[in-house]
Amino acid sequence: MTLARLGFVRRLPPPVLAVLLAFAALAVPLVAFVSASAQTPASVAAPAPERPNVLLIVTDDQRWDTLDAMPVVQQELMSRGVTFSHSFVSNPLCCPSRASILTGNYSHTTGVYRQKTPYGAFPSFQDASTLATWMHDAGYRTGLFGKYIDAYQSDAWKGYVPPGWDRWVAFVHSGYYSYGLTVDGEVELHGEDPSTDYSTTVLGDAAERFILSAPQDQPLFAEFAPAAPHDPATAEPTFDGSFRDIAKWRPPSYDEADVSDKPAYMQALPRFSSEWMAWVDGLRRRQYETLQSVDVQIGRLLDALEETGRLENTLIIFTSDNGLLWGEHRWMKKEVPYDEALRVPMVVRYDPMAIEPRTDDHLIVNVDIAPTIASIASVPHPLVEGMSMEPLLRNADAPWREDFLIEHMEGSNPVPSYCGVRTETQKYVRYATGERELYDLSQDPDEMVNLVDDPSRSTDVATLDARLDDLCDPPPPGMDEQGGTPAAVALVGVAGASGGAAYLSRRRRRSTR
Ligand SMILES: [Ca+2]
Ligand SMILES: [Ca+2]
Repeated sequence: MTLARLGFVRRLPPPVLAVLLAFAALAVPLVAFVSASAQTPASVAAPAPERPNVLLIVTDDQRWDTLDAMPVVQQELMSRGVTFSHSFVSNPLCCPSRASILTGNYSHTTGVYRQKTPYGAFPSFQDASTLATWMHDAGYRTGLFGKYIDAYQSDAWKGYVPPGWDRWVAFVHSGYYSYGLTVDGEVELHGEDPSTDYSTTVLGDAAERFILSAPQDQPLFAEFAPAAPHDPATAEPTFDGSFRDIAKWRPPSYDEADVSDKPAYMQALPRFSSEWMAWVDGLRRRQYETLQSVDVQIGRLLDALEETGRLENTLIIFTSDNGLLWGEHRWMKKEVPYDEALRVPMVVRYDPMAIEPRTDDHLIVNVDIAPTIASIASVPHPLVEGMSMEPLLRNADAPWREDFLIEHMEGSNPVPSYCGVRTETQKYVRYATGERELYDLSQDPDEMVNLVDDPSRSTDVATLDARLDDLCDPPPPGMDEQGGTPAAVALVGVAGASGGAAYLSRRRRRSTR
């Protein structure tokens, strides 16, 4: 059942709704059952396949529109799988996004809203049940190579290795040179020798060894999470300067001239100086250069999978933890609710499914990654808010979501807490300050004109407001309670197993606080 149909259900008269509510109440155990059984591969005629291996690649601050500069990703992943052109993170910042990637849940459920405590960073992250523990408990050999969750540093020095990981090669603090890695709990310090210390290569080495040495009779789950292309984007010497001739990035929203339609924190931003322009141009160039090293390492990992006879039975997902603005709207970071911060690459290759290589424009969210992996690997997991992409991979016309929640809690940058909803054609955002934004993405993909006060959009605003009441629940700490309605519980429950159950459990948790 699609959300559009749910929109229809939502307008039903109260007696009909009451029946639906009763059905939903009864249906909760059924919903849980369906979700668990949905992990069984649909095919019954074929012999039981070997359990798939899983390679999850998560880059850091990579925009969705940068894959054309990664030949291995293009030839080995995009040409053999599905490229989801409209993939997003629900909270555009490293730490909350990585928590959502590992759990399949939004920030309002993980409790990780930002990169500092409270409500953020490693101390807020409940790591007892994650993709790693699910896979490990199901017999997978698991390994993480790279970035984990911000503020893991102090626990890294104490030798802490989160549950579920057999091999743990994680940044104490992410960097290209002069960084620490905790290797199964022992800290290993790296200096500045390009031949032995460049972190993307060091992590590629470790991940390659993990693949080559894994017992042949055991499926593996590896997460490769290099520092690239995050600022300062220090290129490996081989690629240093390789993008020096790239054309400057000057979309219509670059250094946006008129921000009077935008919230006060955006209006407070100065126009760019030539120094700032040069800085962003330089960062962008170096980001492309650091991605060359990532691309090389991905090639090595695919070779290792092939050498060990695993490649043809490996699910490979390539994505990033958030996007980045390259000067759009006078901004050069993330956290804001504009598409450049929210959109990320998402490529899925899984040969046993015999997928016709294609680009798919359905709305994918980072909370979908964990349930997708668990579903394809037939690994049991708790109910989560994300949706497995498996139906979409099998059938481009499978029913799918038509909108999703964006959430942010004010942290180190002066971006007020907000909740937003993005549909295929619109984006609506409500800030803790009471300010609001509405963009018609079909007419204004650069998000230049905030239409929230346009009288001709009042019906859209009312519809999106109601939808956001449902989605933004609970709102980020510090924002006023928006409240949900019982109808919302029924609707989510009927529609999507995971979303509904997680919603209900959240309700229960809130009521027991
Ligand atoms: Ca990031
Ligand atoms: Ca404007």
